[in-house]
Amino acid sequence: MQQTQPWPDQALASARTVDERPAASRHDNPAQYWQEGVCTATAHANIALVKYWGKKDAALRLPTADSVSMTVDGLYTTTRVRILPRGGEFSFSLDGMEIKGGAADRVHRYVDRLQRRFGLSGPVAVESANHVPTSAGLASSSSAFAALALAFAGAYNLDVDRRELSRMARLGSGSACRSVFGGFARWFAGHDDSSSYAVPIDEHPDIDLRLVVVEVNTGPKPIGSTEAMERVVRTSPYYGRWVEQTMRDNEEMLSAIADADFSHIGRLAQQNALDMHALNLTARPGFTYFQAGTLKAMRIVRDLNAEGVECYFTIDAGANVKILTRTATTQLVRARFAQEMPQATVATFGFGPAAHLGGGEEL
Ligand code: 2P0
Repeated sequence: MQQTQPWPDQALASARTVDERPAASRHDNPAQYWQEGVCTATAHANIALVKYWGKKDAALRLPTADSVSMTVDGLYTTTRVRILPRGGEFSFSLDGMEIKGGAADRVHRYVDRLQRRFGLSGPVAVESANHVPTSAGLASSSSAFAALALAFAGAYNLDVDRRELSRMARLGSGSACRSVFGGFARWFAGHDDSSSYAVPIDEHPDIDLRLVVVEVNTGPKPIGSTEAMERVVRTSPYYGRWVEQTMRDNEEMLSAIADADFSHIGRLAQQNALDMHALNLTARPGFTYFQAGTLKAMRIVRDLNAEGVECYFTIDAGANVKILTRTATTQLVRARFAQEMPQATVATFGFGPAAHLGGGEEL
């Protein structure tokens, strides 16, 4: 069942700047909430070009520095929130499977938190589907919590704008606050709950940029990103330098994006990723997400560069490598990876849209 209450979907999907317009009007008849309180929303994952790597407030998920990301088209989550009648029980399903514990507990705590924030209570059912072109290794908490925040706001017909929505998503997972927006987004670190949110930089970028994702993988991560960040902030003697440098990188990235300068964007994204991963080695104890396949993928990028093929890599909290290329060289890059790393799964992405209502025909 689709949400039929008028939510200004177009405003959400196409607004180019953060605005203060209400994203929804309050429901006229609260007594009927549970019958009509159903909303399905879709959000796309984002990949940071200037990374978020550390919090100054864990409970509020306030980062130590700003970050800049690219929302991608082929990787998204659709989530339906259904307000249940009193006496119902919270439930969470993912890709059609009822989930208990683990991820379900995290979703439950998050829904409770949003309910407290808006003075709401009562049971809800959450159903999600992840759309990933390859394996689950690419599933992202950024799309998951952005979709959930929007579906929650829609189900309760909350009077929130996109800035507020970004703050709500941030409480689920930091990077999710950027997935409220399409194209390029910037997350302002801020200093408290109300000042930490993402804004769109350019939701419909006219830049020839493709992202080739190489899943080199395998095996579990040595450490989850939340814990990794916490350790790095607490123990790396170089942490302060990272914050200073990444704040400079944010400014530089904005100007590279404003200039639609692919080379500048790529070079800077690659160096910022290297800085983040270098920092991990300096934690006590040090760690790395790099695996043999990660290093091989980085070497292939450098070989391509030496042959005159311009491309750059970025790497997140895992072994996979994401390569920034231009459209004309995408096939060449893919072919090289197919040849040198035939076991790796490769997917190509472009810019994705803002979080929006709808989707989920399969739910
Ligand atoms: C980012 N990453 O900016 C960075 C770069 C991974 C590397 O945000 O603890 O799942 O839930 O706020 O957002 C991954 O961490 O962490 C991440 P929490 P999140 O995209």
